[in-house]
Amino acid sequence: MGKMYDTREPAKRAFLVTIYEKNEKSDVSLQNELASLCHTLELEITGEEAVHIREYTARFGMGIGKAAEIAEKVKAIHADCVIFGNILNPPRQRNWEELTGVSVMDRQELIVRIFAERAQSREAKLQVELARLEYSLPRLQHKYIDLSRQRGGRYGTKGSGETKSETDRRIVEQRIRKLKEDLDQVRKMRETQRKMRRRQSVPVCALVGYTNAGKSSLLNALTNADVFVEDKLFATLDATTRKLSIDEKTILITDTVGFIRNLPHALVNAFHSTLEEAALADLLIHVLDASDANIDRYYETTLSVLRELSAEAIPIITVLNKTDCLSLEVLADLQRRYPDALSISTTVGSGINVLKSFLIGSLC
Ligand SMILES: Nc1nc2c(ncn2[C@@H]2O[C@H](COP(=O)(O)OP(=O)(O)OP(=O)(O)O)[C@@H](O)[C@H]2O)c(=O)[nH]1
Ligand SMILES: [Mg+2]
Repeated sequence: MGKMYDTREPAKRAFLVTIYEKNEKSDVSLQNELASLCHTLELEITGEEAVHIREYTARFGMGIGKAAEIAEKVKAIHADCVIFGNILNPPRQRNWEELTGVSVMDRQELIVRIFAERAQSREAKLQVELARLEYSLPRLQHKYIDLSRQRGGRYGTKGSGETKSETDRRIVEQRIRKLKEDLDQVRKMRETQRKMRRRQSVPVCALVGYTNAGKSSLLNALTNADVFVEDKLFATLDATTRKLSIDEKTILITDTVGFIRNLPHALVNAFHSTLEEAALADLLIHVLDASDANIDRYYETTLSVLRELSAEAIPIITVLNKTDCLSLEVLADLQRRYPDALSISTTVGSGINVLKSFLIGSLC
C-alpha cells in the first residue's frame, strides 16, 4: 500500500514558509515548533520565510509575485521540499508543487509523517496508516495528472471505464474500512484489559502534557521503567502502563502520546483509543516543561485537548519538570504563577519522592 499515497522521494533540504495576514504579528514560537518538527524528521532547514500577505490569490494563498520570489529562493538554495506552517488545501498544495518543482507539505502532513516513522505497536501502526490514508484521500486525484482511462472490466478489480484515480480511491476506501474494523478489535481488547484492571480495583493515573515535556522520563523515574526518551517530538505513540508500589499499595501509571496545538484531525480521530487512556484515568499528572518560555501556551493546549476528550473533570496534579534548568528567580516566578504545581526534575531526581507519596496518598 505504501506506494499509493507516498510517491515522492524522501526530502532532505527544507524551506519553511509561514503565511500571516497583513497586520498579524509573527508567531516565533509557531515557527520554532515547525523547525523542531523538521528536526524530528531529520530535515535540514535551508531557508525560512514569514510572509505577511499584501496581495492575495487563492492559488498560492499570497500574491503571485511573492510566490514566484519564494520559488526562486527554493531553486537557488537547492531545497528539495517546501514546508508550510499553515494548512494547505489539496489544490493549493498542488499549485505550489507545480510552481517550485519540489514536494510541498504542510504542518499537518509533517506531523502525520513523524507519527508514521515512530509507530511501533500494531495499534499505533494501524492508527497511523488510517490517518495517512484519510489525509491522502482528498489529494489522490492530484497525483495522477494523466487521467488515462483504463481498459475496464476484464481483470476484476477495475470497473468499466474507471480512471486510475477512481480505482485508487476505491482501494483506499476499502483499506480504510478494513483498518477501522481492525482498530475496533484492538479497542475491544484494550477495553477488556481496562475492565480487568478495574475489577482488581487498581487505581490508574495517566501522564499527559505537551510533546517533549518529559512524560516518559517521569514514568521511568517513578517506576524504574525503561521507556524510550528522546529530545525530539512524539517519542511516544503507545500508551505504556507501569506499576508503582509503596508499602504494599499499588497504582498504575500510563504514559500517553504527547499533545501539540492544532493536532491534525485525522490523528486525533486515529489516536482516540490511546488518548482515551487519559480520559479513563482516576488521576492525571500534567507534565509541563518549565524550562520552555512557551509554558503557558502548552498548559492551555493540554487543557483544551483534555476538554475535547471530556476528561476535564478528572482530578489533576500539575508538575513543573526540568526545574534543574532554571534560575531560582525564574523558578520562584513560575511557582507563583502555578501555585498548585509540584516542582520536579526527572534528571536530578528532585521532587520525585514527594510526587510518589502524593500519588499513593490520594489514590489508595
Ligand atoms: N534538563 C532536563 N531534561 C529533561 C528532564 N526530563 C526530561 N528531560 C529531557 O526532555 C526530553 C524529552 O523527554 P521525554 O521523556 O521523551 O518527553 P515526553 O513528554 O515523553 O515526549 P513525547 O513522548 O515526545 O511526547 C529528553 O531529551 C529528556 O532527556 C529534566 O528534568 N531536566
Ligand atoms: Mg514520551
